[in-house]
Amino acid sequence: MSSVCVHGLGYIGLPTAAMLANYGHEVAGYDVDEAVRAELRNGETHFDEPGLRAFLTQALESDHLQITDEVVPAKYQIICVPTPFDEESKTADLTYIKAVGRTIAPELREGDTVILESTVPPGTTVNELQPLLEESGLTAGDDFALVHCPETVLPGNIITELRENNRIIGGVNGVSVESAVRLYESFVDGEIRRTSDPTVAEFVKLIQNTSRDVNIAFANEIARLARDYGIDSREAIELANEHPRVNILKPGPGVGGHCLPIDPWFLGTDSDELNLIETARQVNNEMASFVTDILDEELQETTEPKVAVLGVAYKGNVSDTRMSPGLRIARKLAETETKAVATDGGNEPAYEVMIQDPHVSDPTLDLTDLDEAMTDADAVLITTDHDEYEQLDPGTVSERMSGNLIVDTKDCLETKGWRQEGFTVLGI
Ligand code: SAJ
Repeated sequence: MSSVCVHGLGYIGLPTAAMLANYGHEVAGYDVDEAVRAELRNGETHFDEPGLRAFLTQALESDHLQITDEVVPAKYQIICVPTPFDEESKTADLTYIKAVGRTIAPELREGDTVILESTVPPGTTVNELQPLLEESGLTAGDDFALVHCPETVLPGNIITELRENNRIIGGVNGVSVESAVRLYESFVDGEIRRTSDPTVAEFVKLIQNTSRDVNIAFANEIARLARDYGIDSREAIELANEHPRVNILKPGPGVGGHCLPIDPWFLGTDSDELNLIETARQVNNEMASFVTDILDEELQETTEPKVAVLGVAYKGNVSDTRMSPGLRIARKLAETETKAVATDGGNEPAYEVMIQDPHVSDPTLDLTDLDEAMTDADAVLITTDHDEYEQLDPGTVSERMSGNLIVDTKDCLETKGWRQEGFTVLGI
């Protein structure tokens, strides 16, 4: 069993630190945020993830996990800090990675291994991190091991996927790769694939998420085409997927989260070859207008219609609202003005918008409860496939609403029962 220092105790660093501790390694978890460190020491997690609290408690109680106030020397240094995205320039901000590189350098000893897990533009490990680590006077590959090992876990299923997913390890040389493999082998049941170039591993991670983004864009484009032809995209996609080599994903209100809408741009850092990829991003972003256009069309006869937007988490059964399609659509609706110019010269807001989400408790968002959101609503717009929405009862909803329009962008509802109750149910 080895000593490990994990830098950054967020969505990936925290479960990884707890996992390593629960497999018997001596783990120091460090996060720059003092409040997060205090919370974690008390066994509280600062984000929701099924099973994570119990997993953290197990690690803390075993004494194999210490939440430390500083970076400590360790055989393995694992970097799991965020790489924020600059919307304007479409570039990755590597500030946190560089800061960690600088703090590791003085602690680095011969024979240690540095592992970068954060998602980064191709070339970051070798061109940005390595020089900072070599400020220690040690040489990557010769004196210490250096690899990139991207995480691929799905939020909502992180603990299982940390163990079960295959891993790709790209190192500056074979010795580096083998050193990292020894650590991951201790808890990964999936296959561990090796490549002797960290840039390949960085590139692979990006093209995995980009592949999903581009494929979702294809499904979204099909939804737009299907509406033009007056046919049900879901039915068409289901039938198309009968073909043994066709697997079309699901259309939706757009793509959210901190990975799919961002990682494709990282590929373009030192390349201009983002044609299809950039168009796919645009198609996915435009789904917000596609959804608001449906409401505009259906509610054009209603004065200041009240719309209940259900779901501002970026996907079902998670609490994360980063790049949330539901929020983007709610804001777009709230900013829409009536087409007619009001007598005082200004335009009135076209919609009254209520937002609701049983998984999200963000004080900066004006969230209401389900009853309040639906009372007297002219339309209900479902933007996240939470289990709670699948279980909505048409009879109860019908009693609350004043209108009968449901726009179900995530295919949550059993449409037949709702139509029998008198609802107009539209999908995308
Ligand atoms: N979505 C659709 N249609 C679909 C599938 C997803 O519209 O058919 C939407 C979701 O509603 C959501 C968004 O895409 O808004 C992203 O959700 P997701 O479940 O596809 O992915 P993430 O962002 O939660 O996690 C992804 C995963 N990558 C891949 O599946 C290739 C995960 O394995 C990565 O570890 C994670 O990114 C990451 O950290 O990079």
